[in-house]
Amino acid sequence: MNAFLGAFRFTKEATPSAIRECIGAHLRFSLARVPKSATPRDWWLATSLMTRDFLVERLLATQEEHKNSGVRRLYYLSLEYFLGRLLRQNLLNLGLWDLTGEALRQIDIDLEEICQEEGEMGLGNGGLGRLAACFLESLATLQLPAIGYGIHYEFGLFQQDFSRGYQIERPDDWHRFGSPWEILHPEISQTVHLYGRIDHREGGCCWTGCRDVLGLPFDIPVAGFGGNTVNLLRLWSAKSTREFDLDAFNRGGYFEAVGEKSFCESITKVLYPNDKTESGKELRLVQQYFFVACSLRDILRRFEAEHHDWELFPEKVVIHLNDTHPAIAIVELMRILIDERRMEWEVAWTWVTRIFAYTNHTLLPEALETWSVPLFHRVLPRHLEILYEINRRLLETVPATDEAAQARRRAISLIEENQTKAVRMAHLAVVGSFSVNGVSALHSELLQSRLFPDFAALFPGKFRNVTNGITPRVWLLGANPQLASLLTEALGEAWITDLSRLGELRKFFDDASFRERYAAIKRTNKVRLADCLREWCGISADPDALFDVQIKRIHEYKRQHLNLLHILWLYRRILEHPQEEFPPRLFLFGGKAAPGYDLAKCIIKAINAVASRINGDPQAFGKLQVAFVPNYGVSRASRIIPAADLSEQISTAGKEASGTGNMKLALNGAVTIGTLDGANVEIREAVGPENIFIFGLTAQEVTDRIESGYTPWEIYEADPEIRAILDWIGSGDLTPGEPPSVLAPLRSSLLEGGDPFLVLADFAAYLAAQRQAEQAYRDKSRWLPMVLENTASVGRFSSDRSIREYADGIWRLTPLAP
Ligand code: 26Q
Repeated sequence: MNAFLGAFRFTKEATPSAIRECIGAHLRFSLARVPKSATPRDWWLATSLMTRDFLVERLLATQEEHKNSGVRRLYYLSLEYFLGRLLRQNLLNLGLWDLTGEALRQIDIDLEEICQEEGEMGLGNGGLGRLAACFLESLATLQLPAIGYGIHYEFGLFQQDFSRGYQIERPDDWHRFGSPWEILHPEISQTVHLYGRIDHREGGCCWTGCRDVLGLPFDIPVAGFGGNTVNLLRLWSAKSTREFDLDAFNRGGYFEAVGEKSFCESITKVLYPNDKTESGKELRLVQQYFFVACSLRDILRRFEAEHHDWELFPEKVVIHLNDTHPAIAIVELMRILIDERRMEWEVAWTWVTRIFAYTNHTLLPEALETWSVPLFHRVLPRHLEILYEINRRLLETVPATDEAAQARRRAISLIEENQTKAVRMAHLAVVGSFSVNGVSALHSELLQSRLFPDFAALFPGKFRNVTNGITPRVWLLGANPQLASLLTEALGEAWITDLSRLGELRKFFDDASFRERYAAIKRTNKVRLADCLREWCGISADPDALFDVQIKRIHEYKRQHLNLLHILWLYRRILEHPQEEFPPRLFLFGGKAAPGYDLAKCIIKAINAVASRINGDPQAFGKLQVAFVPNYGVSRASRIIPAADLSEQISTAGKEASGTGNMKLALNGAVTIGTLDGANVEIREAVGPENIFIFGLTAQEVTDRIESGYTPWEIYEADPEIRAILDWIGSGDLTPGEPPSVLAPLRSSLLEGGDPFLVLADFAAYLAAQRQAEQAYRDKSRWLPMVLENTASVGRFSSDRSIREYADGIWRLTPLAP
């Protein structure tokens, strides 16, 4: 064994020269390279391996402590973890960033530069996956005993390119050369069963003829800030079991065996995009069950290694469901308890409903997961039986006495009775959990009043709110180091783990030098982003322009097209009044469209078409620029957010569960323009109505407007400006050299399509709010105080606060220092 591995157990023993030696040793012995010919990527890998040594040391200590003290643990189940790059974050959290920078500088290597060599771990779609990553980081920082479980996808979310303005998807082959952050543990593999049939015999049932799949765990250490606690993220990769291969080989021959192997290995091949056309796909159900079954077996194995009293299980284990994606765990645990552990149904159900807690992340009916009963039956025959029994007992609590009771039974049933019956995963999650929460105050309220009113009546006390949060270690310390230094100079380091301390910044608001330094940092960040934009989009941006930023998945409810209508409105103003003074403005977009979501892709094409028209028009020069950053993800977010002036949070009220980009942007000194949706409501409360631009219909007004028969045509007829803009989009003029109908679907979704997200209804109010923002930005003596107030006021949106609320109010966890 190499002596250098784990050479220093404690950060305090680390010196630049010790770090340099460790990196050098990894370069030589792990990578078989010598400094003379090492590439930047080699240095990144060697530095990551050095960092990993530290992580592993703390990981072992943390796990040992948790094991010995027989602590109650949280198991967080999520199909997505959007981790991004890890070297910078791990070094910062371990307290090794400066030392490592110094160590590498001594050999003429730039740490910042080699960090850019790392590929993203893009194992998530967007907000839900990034939330899981922030939560793991906060759990470790708060020294809470927790293990995350997920899937080791071979391909993460697709890579996005543009070709003639259209989105092109390429596979995200992040794992091609492996990853320094993961540790494979074949000795704790798990086997799970799928398909087959159920034989009922006296005294029990037997699941036979199934296909077996092996789950291989990849462990990723998750360091808390300060480096004391290092928790575990365990990601399962599917392999064929050797036994089955042999079996098949003996029975039928080579091709059957190879076919089985390729089926097994397809299970964890790719992360599904949140795409309507991909919903209900068999492989997605197999994926969900595979990872849930591996995780539960692992949880049971660990419990039995740590405890001898089986009765303690529901006291020592709490399992959190990140949306309904892992909700099949409820049925799987029931199956294990009654079929394998031979427990009585009632006792098993009491245990299950003491163990699970569920977070809902969407109210959109089309985004709620359902599985067709025949499909479910084929893949998980025993689970369907158990699910029907759960449902039978649930419906028993609502006797069908009259019409109203009948309707209530239909409303709560786990089975949707359409042409083809479907399993409602959200209902399963609600019924099988002791806690159900939404992710912002408004969302949690609507969850009870609109989505689950019957359950809210049936299980009073089960529903609650935990507003989302973001980790300041990633989104301020890591992403905006200059602002972080200024804050530390002013307040000391306490803000890093207690973000509410940012409120104390107010005493510096009158300090001219503090204000100037804050403003200078924003300006530097804008220059830095302008450099990136040259590389990403080939534009040269003016750092003095207002940076107006909308970065998030592309979806009609998020209304990137409302933003686009405003851009066209401005462009028309420039063309019609060329002499008018115009405050320069850069509109930035970033975000991916689901591959099968045609209208979202049309919105991307429209934005790119408008961008290329405006950016190439001399009349708009120095006034207006538009850029769509391709392949938006965690890394690009970290560059864009610190440079933003205006944060676009303009979803149709009642549709965005929370949003977390809104928090990241406000923290980094961007002012929000937004609707009263998701966490915007609470951001307004925090920063004060004078420091945010709120516009548009409220959630209640949206419903009322739709119920009273909303007709976008009336707005189109009455407003010549809107008419001109929509007709322009539909005319083909913006896409020269292409068929004139290219952007027609966008126009027609807002007219013939009925404008389901009320873009036209909110347009006038949005325009007015934009004019206010423009006025405010022109007046630096007005804008800067708004910006400062935003940074100082959003401390409560730290994921530490969210995690404390979960730990105290739901999980009942206590911190434990290794
Ligand atoms: C479902 C079925 C099949 C394939 C994919 C999916 C799928 C995958 C991902 C459905 C939804 C998602 C992701 C949802 C998501 O990111 N929701 C966001 O969660 C954030 C964290 O709570 C909120 O801030 C956002 O408001 C919410 O949109």
